[in-house]
Amino acid sequence: MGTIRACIFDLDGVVVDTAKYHYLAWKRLANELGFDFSEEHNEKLKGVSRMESLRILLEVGGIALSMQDQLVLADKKNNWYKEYIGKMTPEEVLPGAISFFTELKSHGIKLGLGSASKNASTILERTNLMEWFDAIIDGNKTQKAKPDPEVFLLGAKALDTKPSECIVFEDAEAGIEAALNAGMRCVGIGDPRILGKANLVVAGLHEMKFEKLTL
Ligand code: B16
Ligand code: MG
Repeated sequence: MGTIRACIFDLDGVVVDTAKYHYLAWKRLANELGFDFSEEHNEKLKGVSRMESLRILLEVGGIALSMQDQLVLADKKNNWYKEYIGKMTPEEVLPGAISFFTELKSHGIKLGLGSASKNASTILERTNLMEWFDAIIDGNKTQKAKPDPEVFLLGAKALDTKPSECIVFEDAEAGIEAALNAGMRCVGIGDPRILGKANLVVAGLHEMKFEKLTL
């Protein structure tokens, strides 16, 4: 095992469960367009960018639209989503996150956020998580979506660490690929059958201990 100097966390699905708010907003949009959007369909949107999510949703509904109309719909969905996350509270931080962050900090490990979301700041503020992170890379700072390694490479740079000294925590397959593409080790959060490429898979941060980072 090499030295660990930083841990970079994905947001949705790792630190908070914002997927349920994305789902409410996407479902509302689908219903308005005249079709249903199941929770199973929503699984495909996890870790995927806003415009790619809309593309998948329109495919489910069998609807073809101009880019201009797509931008209007993405904006509409985002306004609903912002209403939901605007009411989030610190109680919505997923179990084990704060105690793991505390343990990492006590070992001098830097913490970074690597999320595809353009709404990451609002979520971090609402849940009182902002102060934990030494660097925040979100969808406003990146050009390329996961599995491109950009988000995590920018994180390593902002934390002044080498990729080989970073461990990424991710719940999406594309995110795990992004971490590996960045030359980082990766802990998958979720189902080992889906996240098999990760160096270690756990059900949630509540299962994490510093000693487990011997990847
Ligand atoms: P926004 P993560 C991702 O967050 C979500 O998992 C994904 O469902 C969403 O479409 C994406 O952020 C973009 O979010 O519309 O707020 O910019 O898992 O990368 O933290
Ligand atoms: Mg995620």
